[in-house]
Amino acid sequence: MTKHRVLQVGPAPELVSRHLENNYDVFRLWEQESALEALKAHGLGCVAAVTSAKYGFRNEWLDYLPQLKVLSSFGVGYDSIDAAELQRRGIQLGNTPDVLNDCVADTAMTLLLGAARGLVRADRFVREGQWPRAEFPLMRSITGKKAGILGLGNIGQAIAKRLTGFDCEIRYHNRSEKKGVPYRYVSTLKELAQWSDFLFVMCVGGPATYHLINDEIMTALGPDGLLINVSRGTVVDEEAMIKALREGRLGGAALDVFEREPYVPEALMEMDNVVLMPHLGSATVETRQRMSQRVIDNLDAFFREGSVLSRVV
Ligand code: 8YV
Repeated sequence: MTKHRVLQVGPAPELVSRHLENNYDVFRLWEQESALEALKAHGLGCVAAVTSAKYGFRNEWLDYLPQLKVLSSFGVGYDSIDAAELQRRGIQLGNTPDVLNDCVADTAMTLLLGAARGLVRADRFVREGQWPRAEFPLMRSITGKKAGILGLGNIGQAIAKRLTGFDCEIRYHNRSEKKGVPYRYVSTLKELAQWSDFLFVMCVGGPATYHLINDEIMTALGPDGLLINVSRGTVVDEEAMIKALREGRLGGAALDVFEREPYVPEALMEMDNVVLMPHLGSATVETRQRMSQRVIDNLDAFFREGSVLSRVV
């Protein structure tokens, strides 16, 4: 039987790459000098494509992929892929939801604990031999504090569950109130920020949420407030955040995501009240294994049954 031709946009975890090599006729786009030229020459036969939240998918490629029927993406977020355009062209999009909820929520808690209790600073303090000579500053407690969540989806709820264990009071803001959750809905983001000691950003990326966390929201969060972002860098106005941190209008920030990854503004690197991670929300062996399996299952299910398992469009 001839193998289906699959366009692989970027490098993938070993499990995915091996499965593709063994079961499909793979065309590796990232190894080509020019993606567009390569697609002009080799795109015609591709019926499927595999990408990730990181590598995304460019609309201009679609003109050279007339037989494309399905795109399987590694990651839950798909702001780097134009889902509406895929739908318009009758191309299915599969992603990897749910399997990463706990892991991303754990990352959010890691950032909260790390920032509030000064873990990174304390580690540096010990390693630099400052302990015998200086006093480490008092940090902030977490237990019993007020935690706001922007975006109470599945990951947001996994964060809330963890915060409950710290006796935190939890409120949230979404586009609309969520039925059946035990947390109080706040109808404006500003009000939520004003109330919160910690504000977790856990909404989707893309144009609808671009710079939702702006100067006004950060000022509302305040000089003792902590901003934690584990969703997309584009939700936060980075320049305004740097200014608010510099001027002491915002207490601190703990960030896994940035506006222009992997570029992180120099100004943030110099701040002691900022904790930085290189987009590691779902980056554990166990979670990446489950995400890889879903990428494979989405693709295989499409060819077996005509539909991906986790279908976006
Ligand atoms: C991805 C992510 O794993 O799932 C998402 O949307 O942002 C991460 O978990 C990472 O971007 C790989 O593409």
